[in-house]
Amino acid sequence: MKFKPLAHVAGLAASLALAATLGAGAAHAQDAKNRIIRFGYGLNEMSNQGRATKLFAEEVEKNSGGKMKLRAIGAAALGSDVQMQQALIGGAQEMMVGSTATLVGITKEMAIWDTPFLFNNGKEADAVLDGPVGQKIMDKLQEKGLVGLVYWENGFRNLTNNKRAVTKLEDLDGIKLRVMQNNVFIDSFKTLGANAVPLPFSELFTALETKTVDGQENPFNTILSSKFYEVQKYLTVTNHVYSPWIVLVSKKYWDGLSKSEQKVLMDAARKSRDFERQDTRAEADKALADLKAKGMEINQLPPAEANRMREKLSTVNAGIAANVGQPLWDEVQAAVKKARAAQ
Ligand code: TK8
Repeated sequence: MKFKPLAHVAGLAASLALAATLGAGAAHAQDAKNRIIRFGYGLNEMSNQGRATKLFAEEVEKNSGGKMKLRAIGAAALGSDVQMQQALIGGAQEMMVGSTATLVGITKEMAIWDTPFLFNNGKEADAVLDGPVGQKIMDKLQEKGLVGLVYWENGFRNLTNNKRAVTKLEDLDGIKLRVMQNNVFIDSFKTLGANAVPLPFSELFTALETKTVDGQENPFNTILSSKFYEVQKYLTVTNHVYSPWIVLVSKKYWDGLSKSEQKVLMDAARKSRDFERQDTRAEADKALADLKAKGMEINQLPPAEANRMREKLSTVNAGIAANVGQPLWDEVQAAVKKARAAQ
């Protein structure tokens, strides 16, 4: 008992020392254990997803003084988004990054991000996703065994196909279009007249190559990094929806980490988010010219046609609101309005 005050002083000194280190910005997790973190993603190493994963890995290693190491595995080698989510929930894999859209089977509120034409630009998306309602939706994953750290930008989605140049709504008629495994996407494209076929991303290139489907929709970056231009002739700039990615940790794994190990991951995730958005936007700005140079025929969807699309899709919006609940829908709409006014 008589050592207690001494131990207390020692403890205090240690925490002061830690505070000093943290204050100096070194952020080394003194108590980090040697850990290997399997981090899966769907695109290839040369993509925006691959580049940001690399930065995340470097940050984790640096912030943990080399104790925590990422084993980053791209190109869906650990499975599709949906398969990886299940592996995280079960504890067979530690981390991943993937589309929020493929999470709707687990957390239905994620469907809010699939609302067509929800955001006008990246700034609005950042404000809403990083704000209170974005956090609230992310936190809903926890009761399902997943911890969301940050949202990355997948980006505004655009349409490619091999059948014909799409410059008006009717051009979509009967086009076999791969969509993500998500009801809002299936409904949206059915409503627009296409034949929507849900497929995991990992099967998409082959499906396009073998003409199992005629087309797909993804941001410019992905059309470029996944070489879809090799198997797709026409690209229409539709910007029909903004797609976030989300960095996830297995909750089973997260709960076994110390507070400072969790901080290592969280700090690295924030850095990776800021880097990823910048990198993605810079790449997207010049991707169209690159895709043209690769031989794609590019069309802009005329504003009048975009409006017709928007009108048709309003029925889909009503469905999303009913599904996620009107209060949450309203909260997101209010956050968008606020972000828009702040620009
Ligand atoms: C990558 C996917 C991809 C998404 C899709 O795993 O499936 O079309 O846009 O980014 O999450």
